Amino acid sequence: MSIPRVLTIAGSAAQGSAGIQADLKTFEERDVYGMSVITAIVANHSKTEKGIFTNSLEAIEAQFYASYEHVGFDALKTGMLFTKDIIERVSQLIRESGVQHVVVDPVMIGKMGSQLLKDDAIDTMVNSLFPLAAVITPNLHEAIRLTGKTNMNTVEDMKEAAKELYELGPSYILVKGGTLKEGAIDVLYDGNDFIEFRSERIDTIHTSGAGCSYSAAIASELAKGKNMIEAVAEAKTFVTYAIKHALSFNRGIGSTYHGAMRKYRNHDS
Ligand code: PXL
Repeated sequence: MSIPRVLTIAGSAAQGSAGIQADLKTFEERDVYGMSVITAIVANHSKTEKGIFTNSLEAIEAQFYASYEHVGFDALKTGMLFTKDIIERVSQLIRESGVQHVVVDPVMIGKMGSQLLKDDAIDTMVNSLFPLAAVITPNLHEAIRLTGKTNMNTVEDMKEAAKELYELGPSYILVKGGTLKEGAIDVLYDGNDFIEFRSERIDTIHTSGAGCSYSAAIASELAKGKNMIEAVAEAKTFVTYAIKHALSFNRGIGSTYHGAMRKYRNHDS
């Protein structure tokens, strides 16, 4: 039996809602074969100050080759890359592999406030990684950081940002307006046209892992051979279910629920 294969290169989120854990859960739900390269371990709790533990470049490279040589992949996504050196090495590995379906989620700050990308790594992400991307998926905060714009409150602002980001080399830009006042509207730009993906605004604070799962779902659909518009549409539906049926646990911001679309698609109106 053959199955589309997808690799995530991202951080481990111990609490299970975001990062590698969200990606692998998403891959399973989207019925693709998931693999991982762990760049760093994020484990924040009240007893630690330093909740981020970085992997060596050697460990990152070894994981990449294990996935690439033993299995191979049809698509990959990147999430938390943390440092300049990791981004440079990961970009080099992606180039070497020749994989076309590269989804770059420019993760910067976690829902709990952890800094997941160092300030001095942004330029490297833009210069080394963005040109390799089929799509980048910034949220409003990330779009502001990447463009230097001060306003990102409307769909028009998002379209302006998408035009600017397109010049950095990705084939598509997806600006995610999940926190937009008008509703959860995302804008996809291919250098010519804009497509808006709209969904209802869901009133919950339990959205940890939403961005990770969205980009993992896009990579999964691209691996199946869908085009970018179809892939984003399907992934948006998937993540909207996951937010609508979010899980709240002991404390803090809870998790998007990856099994929600499978479980509820025939029940929700
Ligand atoms: O949701 C962003 C994110 C990405 N990657 C890792 C994280 C988080 C948020 O906590 O921990 C590893």
